Amino acid sequence: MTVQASHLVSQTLENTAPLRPVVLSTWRHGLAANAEAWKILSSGGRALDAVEQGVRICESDPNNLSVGYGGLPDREGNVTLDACIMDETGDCGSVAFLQHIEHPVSVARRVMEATPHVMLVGEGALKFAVVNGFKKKDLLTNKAKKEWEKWQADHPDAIKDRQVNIENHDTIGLVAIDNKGNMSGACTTSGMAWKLNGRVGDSPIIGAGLYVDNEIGAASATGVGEAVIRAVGSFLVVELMRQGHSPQNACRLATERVIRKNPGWQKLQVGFIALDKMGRVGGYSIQPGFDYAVYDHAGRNRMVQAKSRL
Ligand code: SD4
Repeated sequence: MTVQASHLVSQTLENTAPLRPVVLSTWRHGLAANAEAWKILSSGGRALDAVEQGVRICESDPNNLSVGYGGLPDREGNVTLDACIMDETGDCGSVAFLQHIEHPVSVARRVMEATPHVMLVGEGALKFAVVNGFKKKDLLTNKAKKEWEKWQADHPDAIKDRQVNIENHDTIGLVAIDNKGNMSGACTTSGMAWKLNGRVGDSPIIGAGLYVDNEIGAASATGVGEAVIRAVGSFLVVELMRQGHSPQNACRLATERVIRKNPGWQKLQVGFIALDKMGRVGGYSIQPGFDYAVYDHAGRNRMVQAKSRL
């Protein structure tokens, strides 16, 4: 079932007791991720475990062309993954431009828990993953390869011209609050399809693709990463909630900031989701068509159509 954002928000605003647990994630693939996260939260588990296990479902799904295994490659045919995770203490881990590993979110968690660093990239991230027991795997499925070949045929001069597309991007960002009131988030993607080799988007960048502040709330972004990075989008959403804005209004105001910082915004899609400490949710995007999945405290997992600027 899809419901209107305004309905959900007015419903939750009337409630003053914290609503939890709650899981919130981007796009329709979020329903399955939420359901996995809910298994952990409904048995009293920690939000950090829930967000990791939730997004792993999308990372393993070969039919999901924008996350993990089966993700669409860069223009040279390489599947390169970006992911991050952040917990209730403000600790965080991230990997970018990682190849051959099905679950970048779990590598990000390992970076957070087993190193003094926040972010590992490329070959170094892969080496770290393998040393830590992650198995290498060919992530380019036949389906994704066929799409890539079709794109090449349609864009014969793309590599030479360094044309950059903005299509095909459906990252999963997932944020949650557990029974104890602790919040965490995870974000994972194969990034923009047909990107230049070496390109990193917003998704693994703490503050851009994801931000969690356990005193206030959590947010995640989807869409054209370059535009999100310029506005440090997810951090901005959380800071707007700190100033007293509802999650819905914070997402709208952050989208307006993205618009102000990106002159070509009419052609971009950027969307935000947000969850606050009270368990209230919100979402907003530039273009119509963005939806998000909410597993609410009452145990309903459903899609919400985000309001949009255009
Ligand atoms: C990126 N933000 O790599 C990601 C793509 C995305 O929904 O979100 N898609 O720019």
